[in-house]
Amino acid sequence: MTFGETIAAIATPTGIGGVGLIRISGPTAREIAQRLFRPLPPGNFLSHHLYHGKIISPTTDAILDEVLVAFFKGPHSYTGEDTLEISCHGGPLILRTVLEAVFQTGARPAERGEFTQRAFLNNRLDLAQAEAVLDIINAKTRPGLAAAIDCLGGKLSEQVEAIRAEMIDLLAGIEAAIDFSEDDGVGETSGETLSRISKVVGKIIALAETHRQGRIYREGIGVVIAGRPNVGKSSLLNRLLGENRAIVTPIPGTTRDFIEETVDIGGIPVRLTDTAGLRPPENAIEQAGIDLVWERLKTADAVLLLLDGSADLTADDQKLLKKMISKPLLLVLNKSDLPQHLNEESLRGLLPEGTPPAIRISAKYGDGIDRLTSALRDLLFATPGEESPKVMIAHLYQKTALEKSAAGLVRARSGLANGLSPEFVAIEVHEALDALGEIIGRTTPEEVLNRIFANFCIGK
Ligand SMILES: Nc1nc2c(ncn2[C@@H]2O[C@H](COP(=O)(O)OP(=O)(O)OP(=O)(O)O)[C@@H](O)[C@H]2O)c(=O)[nH]1
Ligand SMILES: [Mg+2]
Repeated sequence: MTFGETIAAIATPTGIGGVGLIRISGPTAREIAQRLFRPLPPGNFLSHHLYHGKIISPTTDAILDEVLVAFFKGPHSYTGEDTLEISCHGGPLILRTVLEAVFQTGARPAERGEFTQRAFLNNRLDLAQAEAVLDIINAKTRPGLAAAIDCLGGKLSEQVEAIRAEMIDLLAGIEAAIDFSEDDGVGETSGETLSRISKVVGKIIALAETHRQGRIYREGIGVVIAGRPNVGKSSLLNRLLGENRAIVTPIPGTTRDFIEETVDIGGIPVRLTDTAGLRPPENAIEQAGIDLVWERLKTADAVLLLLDGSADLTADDQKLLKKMISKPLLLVLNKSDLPQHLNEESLRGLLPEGTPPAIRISAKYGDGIDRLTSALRDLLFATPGEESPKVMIAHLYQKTALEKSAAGLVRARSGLANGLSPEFVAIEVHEALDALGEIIGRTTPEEVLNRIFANFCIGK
Protein backbone atom coordinates (compact mmCIF):
# COMPACT_ATOMS: atom_id res chain seq x y z
CA MET A 1 0.00 0.00 0.00
CA THR A 2 1.38 3.47 -0.74
CA PHE A 3 0.00 6.42 1.08
CA GLY A 4 -0.63 9.66 -0.79
CA GLU A 5 1.46 11.80 1.45
CA THR A 6 5.17 11.73 2.12
CA ILE A 7 5.99 12.10 5.80
CA ALA A 8 9.17 13.31 7.46
CA ALA A 9 10.54 13.65 10.98
CA ILE A 10 13.73 13.80 12.98
CA ALA A 11 14.31 10.25 14.23
CA THR A 12 17.07 10.93 16.75
CA PRO A 13 16.48 12.49 20.20
CA THR A 14 16.56 16.26 20.62
CA GLY A 15 19.84 17.62 21.85
CA ILE A 16 23.39 17.55 20.63
CA GLY A 17 24.90 14.35 19.26
CA GLY A 18 27.43 13.07 16.75
CA VAL A 19 24.80 12.45 14.11
CA GLY A 20 21.13 13.34 13.72
CA LEU A 21 18.84 11.40 11.45
CA ILE A 22 15.93 12.65 9.37
CA ARG A 23 13.57 10.04 8.08
CA ILE A 24 11.32 10.51 5.06
CA SER A 25 8.80 7.99 3.77
CA GLY A 26 6.33 8.12 0.91
CA PRO A 27 5.96 8.40 -2.85
CA THR A 28 8.11 11.52 -3.26
CA ALA A 29 11.10 10.35 -1.18
CA ARG A 30 13.39 10.00 -4.19
CA GLU A 31 12.19 13.27 -5.70
CA ILE A 32 13.07 15.00 -2.42
CA ALA A 33 16.60 13.62 -2.63
CA GLN A 34 16.86 15.00 -6.15
CA ARG A 35 15.67 18.44 -5.08
CA LEU A 36 17.87 18.76 -2.01
CA PHE A 37 21.01 16.68 -2.46
CA ARG A 38 24.15 17.77 -4.34
CA PRO A 39 26.04 16.54 -6.26
CA LEU A 40 23.31 14.51 -7.94
CA PRO A 41 24.45 10.97 -8.68
CA PRO A 42 24.61 10.06 -12.36
CA GLY A 43 21.34 8.42 -13.35
CA ASN A 44 19.24 8.04 -10.25
CA PHE A 45 19.55 7.32 -6.54
CA LEU A 46 20.01 3.57 -6.22
CA SER A 47 18.25 1.64 -3.50
CA HIS A 48 20.34 0.65 -0.46
CA HIS A 49 23.26 2.89 -1.47
CA LEU A 50 24.85 5.58 0.63
CA TYR A 51 25.66 9.00 -0.90
CA HIS A 52 27.95 11.64 0.54
CA GLY A 53 27.25 15.28 -0.30
CA LYS A 54 25.43 18.42 0.74
CA ILE A 55 21.86 19.44 1.39
CA ILE A 56 20.87 22.70 -0.24
CA SER A 57 17.94 24.97 0.44
CA PRO A 58 15.27 24.43 -2.25
CA THR A 59 14.56 28.18 -2.28
CA THR A 60 18.02 29.80 -2.10
CA ASP A 61 20.41 26.98 -3.07
CA ALA A 62 22.41 27.78 0.11
CA ILE A 63 24.30 24.82 1.57
CA LEU A 64 22.58 23.69 4.75
CA ASP A 65 24.72 20.74 5.87
CA GLU A 66 27.17 18.09 4.75
CA VAL A 67 25.36 14.76 4.96
CA LEU A 68 25.07 11.11 4.08
CA VAL A 69 21.83 10.03 2.44
CA ALA A 70 20.49 6.54 1.91
CA PHE A 71 17.56 5.70 -0.32
CA PHE A 72 15.48 2.53 0.15
CA LYS A 73 13.12 1.57 -2.62
CA GLY A 74 9.80 0.13 -1.38
CA PRO A 75 8.82 -2.53 -0.50
CA HIS A 76 12.35 -3.23 0.76
CA SER A 77 12.31 -0.59 3.47
CA TYR A 78 11.15 -0.27 7.07
CA THR A 79 7.78 1.21 6.09
CA GLY A 80 7.44 -0.79 2.89
CA GLU A 81 7.37 2.41 0.81
CA ASP A 82 10.15 4.54 -0.70
CA THR A 83 12.24 5.87 2.15
CA LEU A 84 15.04 8.38 2.45
CA GLU A 85 17.33 8.79 5.44
CA ILE A 86 19.47 11.88 5.80
CA SER A 87 22.28 11.70 8.36
CA CYS A 88 23.11 15.27 9.35
CA HIS A 89 25.40 16.72 11.97
CA GLY A 90 23.69 16.18 15.28
CA GLY A 91 22.68 19.69 16.37
CA PRO A 92 19.07 20.70 17.00
CA LEU A 93 19.20 23.80 14.79
CA ILE A 94 20.83 22.08 11.83
CA LEU A 95 18.31 19.23 12.00
CA ARG A 96 15.41 21.67 12.22
CA THR A 97 16.75 23.61 9.21
CA VAL A 98 17.18 20.51 7.04
CA LEU A 99 13.77 19.22 8.10
CA GLU A 100 12.18 22.54 7.08
CA ALA A 101 13.86 22.21 3.70
CA VAL A 102 12.27 18.76 3.39
CA PHE A 103 8.85 20.24 4.27
CA GLN A 104 9.36 22.92 1.59
CA THR A 105 9.46 20.13 -0.98
CA GLY A 106 5.95 19.02 0.02
CA ALA A 107 6.47 16.39 2.73
CA ARG A 108 4.41 16.81 5.87
CA PRO A 109 5.39 16.22 9.53
CA ALA A 110 4.98 12.59 10.58
CA GLU A 111 2.64 11.77 13.46
CA ARG A 112 3.78 9.73 16.43
CA GLY A 113 4.58 6.17 15.37
CA GLU A 114 3.48 6.85 11.80
CA PHE A 115 6.51 5.16 10.21
CA THR A 116 5.84 1.99 12.19
CA GLN A 117 2.10 2.29 11.50
CA ARG A 118 2.83 2.35 7.78
CA ALA A 119 5.12 -0.67 8.20
CA PHE A 120 2.22 -2.45 9.92
CA LEU A 121 -0.33 -1.44 7.28
CA ASN A 122 2.08 -2.63 4.58
CA ASN A 123 2.44 -5.99 6.36
CA ARG A 124 6.13 -5.44 7.04
CA LEU A 125 5.34 -6.12 10.71
CA ASP A 126 2.32 -7.51 12.50
CA LEU A 127 0.94 -5.77 15.56
CA ALA A 128 2.86 -7.88 18.08
CA GLN A 129 6.07 -6.99 16.26
CA ALA A 130 5.17 -3.30 16.01
CA GLU A 131 4.61 -3.25 19.78
CA ALA A 132 7.96 -4.97 20.22
CA VAL A 133 9.64 -2.05 18.45
CA LEU A 134 8.32 0.21 21.18
CA ASP A 135 9.31 -2.27 23.89
CA ILE A 136 12.86 -2.43 22.57
CA ILE A 137 13.13 1.34 22.72
CA ASN A 138 11.68 1.49 26.22
CA ALA A 139 13.34 -1.63 27.66
CA LYS A 140 14.52 -1.09 31.23
CA THR A 141 15.97 -4.51 31.98
CA ARG A 142 18.08 -6.97 30.04
CA PRO A 143 15.50 -9.79 30.22
CA GLY A 144 12.84 -7.29 29.01
CA LEU A 145 15.01 -6.30 26.08
CA ALA A 146 15.70 -9.93 25.17
CA ALA A 147 11.96 -10.73 25.22
CA ALA A 148 11.15 -7.71 23.02
CA ILE A 149 13.85 -8.65 20.51
CA ASP A 150 12.42 -12.18 20.31
CA CYS A 151 8.97 -10.72 19.78
CA LEU A 152 10.18 -8.46 16.96
CA GLY A 153 11.83 -11.52 15.46
CA GLY A 154 8.35 -13.07 15.30
CA LYS A 155 8.37 -15.58 18.17
CA LEU A 156 5.10 -14.44 19.73
CA SER A 157 3.48 -14.05 16.31
CA GLU A 158 4.51 -17.59 15.36
CA GLN A 159 3.00 -18.99 18.52
CA VAL A 160 -0.25 -17.09 18.01
CA GLU A 161 -0.38 -18.17 14.36
CA ALA A 162 0.13 -21.80 15.38
CA ILE A 163 -2.79 -21.61 17.82
CA ARG A 164 -4.92 -19.90 15.15
CA ALA A 165 -4.10 -22.68 12.71
CA GLU A 166 -5.33 -25.27 15.22
CA MET A 167 -8.51 -23.30 15.76
CA ILE A 168 -9.14 -22.97 12.04
CA ASP A 169 -8.71 -26.69 11.75
CA LEU A 170 -11.20 -27.26 14.57
CA LEU A 171 -13.62 -24.88 12.95
CA ALA A 172 -13.37 -26.69 9.65
CA GLY A 173 -14.35 -29.92 11.43
CA ILE A 174 -17.29 -28.28 13.18
CA GLU A 175 -18.48 -26.53 10.03
CA ALA A 176 -18.27 -29.79 8.09
CA ALA A 177 -20.61 -31.30 10.68
CA ILE A 178 -23.16 -28.60 9.87
CA ASP A 179 -23.53 -30.10 6.42
CA PHE A 180 -24.29 -33.59 7.69
CA SER A 181 -27.52 -34.77 9.16
CA GLU A 182 -27.60 -35.43 12.86
CA ASP A 183 -27.24 -39.18 12.70
CA ASP A 184 -24.17 -39.06 10.50
CA GLY A 185 -21.70 -39.88 13.19
CA VAL A 186 -21.13 -36.37 14.48
CA GLY A 187 -21.55 -37.73 18.01
CA GLU A 188 -18.54 -39.98 17.60
CA THR A 189 -16.17 -37.23 16.55
CA SER A 190 -17.37 -34.70 19.09
CA GLY A 191 -15.55 -36.46 21.96
CA GLU A 192 -12.31 -35.99 20.10
CA THR A 193 -13.24 -32.40 19.22
CA LEU A 194 -13.90 -31.68 22.90
CA SER A 195 -10.46 -32.80 23.91
CA ARG A 196 -8.85 -30.85 21.05
CA ILE A 197 -10.68 -27.72 22.19
CA SER A 198 -9.43 -28.29 25.75
CA LYS A 199 -5.87 -28.57 24.49
CA VAL A 200 -6.08 -25.29 22.59
CA VAL A 201 -7.66 -23.58 25.62
CA GLY A 202 -4.72 -24.84 27.71
CA LYS A 203 -2.23 -23.31 25.29
CA ILE A 204 -4.03 -19.98 25.23
CA ILE A 205 -4.24 -19.80 29.00
CA ALA A 206 -0.56 -20.69 29.37
CA LEU A 207 0.33 -17.83 27.04
CA ALA A 208 -1.97 -15.42 28.92
CA GLU A 209 -0.27 -16.38 32.17
CA THR A 210 3.10 -15.17 30.88
CA HIS A 211 1.74 -11.63 31.16
CA ARG A 212 2.77 -11.23 34.80
CA GLN A 213 6.42 -11.92 34.11
CA GLY A 214 6.38 -10.17 30.76
CA ARG A 215 5.06 -7.04 32.39
CA ILE A 216 7.58 -7.18 35.24
CA TYR A 217 10.41 -7.39 32.75
CA ARG A 218 8.95 -4.64 30.59
CA GLU A 219 7.91 -2.13 33.20
CA GLY A 220 9.52 -3.20 36.43
CA ILE A 221 7.34 -3.43 39.48
CA GLY A 222 5.66 -1.05 41.88
CA VAL A 223 6.19 -1.58 45.62
CA VAL A 224 4.58 0.67 48.21
CA ILE A 225 6.04 1.12 51.69
CA ALA A 226 3.11 1.66 54.01
CA GLY A 227 2.52 1.78 57.75
CA ARG A 228 1.69 3.97 60.72
CA PRO A 229 3.51 7.29 61.15
CA ASN A 230 7.03 7.15 62.56
CA VAL A 231 7.66 3.43 62.00
CA GLY A 232 10.58 4.29 59.69
CA LYS A 233 9.16 4.17 56.13
CA SER A 234 11.22 7.09 54.88
CA SER A 235 14.30 5.71 56.63
CA LEU A 236 13.76 2.42 54.75
CA LEU A 237 13.40 4.17 51.39
CA ASN A 238 16.63 6.06 52.05
CA ARG A 239 18.37 2.86 53.10
CA LEU A 240 17.30 0.95 49.98
CA LEU A 241 18.25 3.87 47.75
CA GLY A 242 21.56 4.45 49.46
CA GLU A 243 20.93 8.19 49.79
CA ASN A 244 18.96 10.62 51.91
CA ARG A 245 16.11 11.20 49.53
CA ALA A 246 13.21 11.52 52.00
CA ILE A 247 13.03 13.67 55.13
CA VAL A 248 13.29 11.67 58.35
CA THR A 249 12.33 13.19 61.70
CA PRO A 250 11.05 11.85 65.03
CA ILE A 251 7.82 13.79 64.43
CA PRO A 252 4.94 11.51 63.35
CA GLY A 253 3.37 12.71 60.11
CA THR A 254 6.62 13.92 58.51
CA THR A 255 5.94 12.55 55.02
CA ARG A 256 2.90 14.14 53.37
CA ASP A 257 3.23 13.59 49.65
CA PHE A 258 4.43 10.28 48.30
CA ILE A 259 8.02 9.90 47.12
CA GLU A 260 8.82 7.53 44.30
CA GLU A 261 12.28 6.28 43.31
CA THR A 262 13.51 3.29 41.32
CA VAL A 263 15.96 0.80 42.82
CA ASP A 264 17.50 -2.24 41.22
CA ILE A 265 16.58 -5.40 43.09
CA GLY A 266 18.15 -8.46 41.52
CA GLY A 267 18.04 -6.91 38.02
CA ILE A 268 14.39 -5.92 38.30
CA PRO A 269 13.69 -2.21 38.46
CA VAL A 270 11.51 -1.69 41.50
CA ARG A 271 9.60 1.59 41.79
CA LEU A 272 9.53 2.16 45.52
CA THR A 273 6.99 4.54 46.94
CA ASP A 274 7.40 6.03 50.40
CA THR A 275 4.04 7.23 51.68
CA ALA A 276 2.44 9.30 54.40
CA GLY A 277 1.90 7.47 57.69
CA LEU A 278 -1.58 5.99 57.97
CA ARG A 279 -3.63 7.21 60.95
CA PRO A 280 -6.79 9.23 61.53
CA PRO A 281 -5.71 12.49 59.86
CA GLU A 282 -5.24 15.64 61.91
CA ASN A 283 -5.91 18.09 59.10
CA ALA A 284 -6.79 18.41 55.42
CA ILE A 285 -3.16 18.19 54.27
CA GLU A 286 -2.67 14.91 56.06
CA GLN A 287 -6.02 13.64 54.77
CA ALA A 288 -4.92 14.41 51.18
CA GLY A 289 -1.65 12.55 51.77
CA ILE A 290 -3.46 9.52 53.17
CA ASP A 291 -5.94 9.49 50.26
CA LEU A 292 -2.91 9.30 47.97
CA VAL A 293 -1.57 6.27 49.84
CA TRP A 294 -4.76 4.31 49.22
CA GLU A 295 -4.66 5.34 45.56
CA ARG A 296 -1.07 4.10 45.23
CA LEU A 297 -1.90 0.89 47.06
CA LYS A 298 -4.59 0.04 44.52
CA THR A 299 -2.07 -0.21 41.70
CA ALA A 300 0.88 -1.54 43.72
CA ASP A 301 2.28 -4.93 42.72
CA ALA A 302 3.39 -5.57 46.29
CA VAL A 303 3.30 -3.88 49.68
CA LEU A 304 5.96 -3.61 52.37
CA LEU A 305 3.94 -3.14 55.52
CA LEU A 306 6.27 -1.63 58.04
CA LEU A 307 5.69 -2.13 61.76
CA ASP A 308 7.70 -0.84 64.69
CA GLY A 309 9.29 -3.91 66.27
CA SER A 310 10.22 -1.94 69.37
CA ALA A 311 6.55 -1.26 70.15
CA ASP A 312 3.52 -3.45 70.70
CA LEU A 313 1.22 -4.20 67.79
CA THR A 314 -1.41 -1.45 67.82
CA ALA A 315 -5.05 -1.58 66.81
CA ASP A 316 -4.12 0.67 63.85
CA ASP A 317 -1.47 -1.81 62.71
CA GLN A 318 -4.04 -4.59 62.83
CA LYS A 319 -6.54 -2.58 60.80
CA LEU A 320 -3.91 -1.82 58.15
CA LEU A 321 -2.88 -5.44 57.99
CA LYS A 322 -6.46 -6.52 57.37
CA LYS A 323 -6.89 -3.97 54.61
CA MET A 324 -3.74 -5.00 52.79
CA ILE A 325 -4.03 -8.73 53.01
CA SER A 326 -5.36 -9.05 49.46
CA LYS A 327 -2.03 -7.78 48.04
CA PRO A 328 1.28 -9.61 47.86
CA LEU A 329 2.50 -8.50 51.24
CA LEU A 330 5.76 -8.51 53.13
CA LEU A 331 5.69 -7.69 56.83
CA VAL A 332 8.75 -5.81 57.98
CA LEU A 333 9.48 -5.20 61.65
CA ASN A 334 11.73 -2.16 61.91
CA LYS A 335 13.97 -0.83 64.66
CA SER A 336 15.61 -4.19 65.43
CA ASP A 337 18.43 -2.27 67.12
CA LEU A 338 16.05 -1.36 69.98
CA PRO A 339 14.63 -3.78 72.59
CA GLN A 340 11.89 -5.72 70.80
CA HIS A 341 8.28 -5.75 71.99
CA LEU A 342 6.40 -6.90 68.94
CA ASN A 343 5.91 -10.61 69.21
CA GLU A 344 5.69 -12.46 65.90
CA GLU A 345 3.18 -14.89 67.42
CA SER A 346 0.75 -11.99 67.72
CA LEU A 347 0.93 -11.60 63.93
CA ARG A 348 0.51 -15.20 62.97
CA GLY A 349 -3.23 -15.46 63.53
CA LEU A 350 -3.80 -12.32 61.48
CA LEU A 351 -2.11 -13.55 58.33
CA PRO A 352 -3.37 -15.96 55.70
CA GLU A 353 -1.59 -19.28 55.13
CA GLY A 354 1.50 -18.98 53.00
CA THR A 355 2.36 -15.39 53.93
CA PRO A 356 6.15 -15.15 54.08
CA PRO A 357 7.52 -14.74 57.62
CA ALA A 358 8.05 -11.20 58.89
CA ILE A 359 11.53 -9.78 58.53
CA ARG A 360 13.29 -7.84 61.23
CA ILE A 361 15.41 -4.94 60.06
CA SER A 362 16.95 -1.75 61.25
CA ALA A 363 16.42 0.88 58.59
CA LYS A 364 18.56 3.23 60.61
CA TYR A 365 21.62 0.96 60.87
CA GLY A 366 21.14 -1.36 57.91
CA ASP A 367 20.68 -4.73 59.66
CA GLY A 368 18.53 -7.24 57.79
CA ILE A 369 18.34 -5.26 54.56
CA ASP A 370 19.83 -8.09 52.48
CA ARG A 371 17.25 -10.50 53.86
CA LEU A 372 14.54 -7.99 53.03
CA THR A 373 15.61 -7.58 49.40
CA SER A 374 15.87 -11.30 48.82
CA ALA A 375 12.44 -11.88 50.42
CA LEU A 376 11.04 -9.17 48.17
CA ARG A 377 12.53 -10.85 45.11
CA ASP A 378 10.98 -14.17 46.14
CA LEU A 379 7.63 -12.48 46.66
CA LEU A 380 7.67 -10.93 43.18
CA PHE A 381 8.65 -14.11 41.41
CA ALA A 382 6.29 -16.45 43.20
CA THR A 383 8.58 -19.44 42.62
CA PRO A 384 12.14 -18.49 43.50
CA GLY A 385 14.54 -19.07 40.65
CA GLU A 386 11.58 -19.69 38.33
CA GLU A 387 12.66 -19.82 34.72
CA SER A 388 11.16 -17.22 32.48
CA PRO A 389 8.94 -18.59 29.73
CA LYS A 390 10.39 -18.53 26.22
CA VAL A 391 7.66 -16.35 24.78
CA MET A 392 6.05 -13.71 26.95
CA ILE A 393 3.27 -11.24 26.41
CA ALA A 394 3.96 -7.85 27.87
CA HIS A 395 0.74 -5.92 27.21
CA LEU A 396 -2.59 -6.03 28.96
CA TYR A 397 -4.65 -5.93 25.76
CA GLN A 398 -2.84 -9.07 24.63
CA LYS A 399 -3.80 -10.81 27.86
CA THR A 400 -7.40 -9.61 27.51
CA ALA A 401 -7.55 -10.85 23.92
CA LEU A 402 -6.23 -14.27 24.97
CA GLU A 403 -8.74 -14.52 27.81
CA LYS A 404 -11.57 -13.54 25.47
CA SER A 405 -10.40 -16.17 23.02
CA ALA A 406 -10.21 -18.89 25.68
CA ALA A 407 -13.68 -17.93 26.95
CA GLY A 408 -15.11 -18.31 23.44
CA LEU A 409 -13.60 -21.77 23.13
CA VAL A 410 -14.87 -22.81 26.55
CA ARG A 411 -18.39 -21.78 25.49
CA ALA A 412 -17.93 -23.75 22.28
CA ARG A 413 -16.83 -26.78 24.25
CA SER A 414 -19.77 -26.72 26.64
CA GLY A 415 -22.14 -26.06 23.73
CA LEU A 416 -20.80 -29.11 21.97
CA ALA A 417 -20.95 -31.23 25.11
CA ASN A 418 -24.59 -30.23 25.62
CA GLY A 419 -25.57 -31.14 22.09
CA LEU A 420 -25.88 -27.56 20.80
CA SER A 421 -26.17 -27.50 17.05
CA PRO A 422 -22.83 -27.08 15.27
CA GLU A 423 -23.86 -23.72 13.74
CA PHE A 424 -23.90 -22.14 17.20
CA VAL A 425 -20.71 -23.85 18.25
CA ALA A 426 -19.04 -22.50 15.11
CA ILE A 427 -20.08 -18.94 16.03
CA GLU A 428 -18.24 -19.23 19.35
CA VAL A 429 -15.11 -20.56 17.68
CA HIS A 430 -15.24 -17.68 15.19
CA GLU A 431 -15.35 -15.23 18.09
CA ALA A 432 -12.41 -16.97 19.74
CA LEU A 433 -10.47 -16.70 16.48
CA ASP A 434 -11.22 -13.00 16.13
CA ALA A 435 -10.10 -12.34 19.69
CA LEU A 436 -6.83 -14.15 19.07
CA GLY A 437 -6.32 -12.22 15.84
CA GLU A 438 -6.28 -8.95 17.81
CA ILE A 439 -2.81 -9.75 19.11
CA ILE A 440 -1.25 -9.78 15.68
CA GLY A 441 -3.49 -7.01 14.37
CA ARG A 442 -5.68 -9.05 12.05
CA THR A 443 -8.89 -8.05 13.73
CA THR A 444 -7.83 -5.15 15.93
CA PRO A 445 -10.34 -2.29 16.00
CA GLU A 446 -8.99 0.93 14.49
CA GLU A 447 -9.25 2.95 17.70
CA VAL A 448 -7.10 0.38 19.50
CA LEU A 449 -4.51 0.59 16.73
CA ASN A 450 -4.47 4.37 16.91
CA ARG A 451 -4.01 4.23 20.66
CA ILE A 452 -1.11 1.81 20.31
CA PHE A 453 0.75 3.87 17.73
CA ALA A 454 0.12 7.09 19.66
CA ASN A 455 2.43 5.66 22.36
CA PHE A 456 5.36 5.81 19.97
CA CYS A 457 7.61 8.80 19.63
CA ILE A 458 7.71 11.01 16.57
CA GLY A 459 10.16 9.65 14.02
CA LYS A 460 9.59 5.98 14.88
N1 LIG B 1 16.31 3.19 66.51
C1 LIG B 1 15.81 3.26 65.30
N2 LIG B 1 15.15 4.34 64.91
C2 LIG B 1 14.66 4.39 63.67
C3 LIG B 1 14.83 3.32 62.76
N3 LIG B 1 14.23 3.65 61.59
C4 LIG B 1 13.71 4.89 61.77
N4 LIG B 1 13.98 5.33 63.01
C5 LIG B 1 13.61 6.63 63.60
O1 LIG B 1 12.21 6.73 63.63
C6 LIG B 1 11.80 8.08 63.40
C7 LIG B 1 10.82 8.12 62.25
O2 LIG B 1 11.46 7.71 61.07
P1 LIG B 1 10.87 8.02 59.62
O3 LIG B 1 11.69 7.28 58.65
O4 LIG B 1 10.71 9.48 59.43
O5 LIG B 1 9.44 7.37 59.81
P2 LIG B 1 8.19 7.38 58.80
O6 LIG B 1 7.53 6.09 58.91
O7 LIG B 1 8.63 7.83 57.47
O8 LIG B 1 7.27 8.50 59.45
P3 LIG B 1 6.14 9.40 58.77
O9 LIG B 1 6.70 10.03 57.56
O10 LIG B 1 5.84 10.37 59.84
O11 LIG B 1 4.98 8.50 58.48
C8 LIG B 1 13.08 8.86 63.14
O12 LIG B 1 13.49 9.48 64.32
C9 LIG B 1 14.07 7.77 62.74
O13 LIG B 1 15.40 8.12 63.00
C10 LIG B 1 15.54 2.16 63.20
O14 LIG B 1 15.74 1.18 62.51
N5 LIG B 1 16.01 2.19 64.48
MG1 LIG C 1 8.13 9.41 56.30
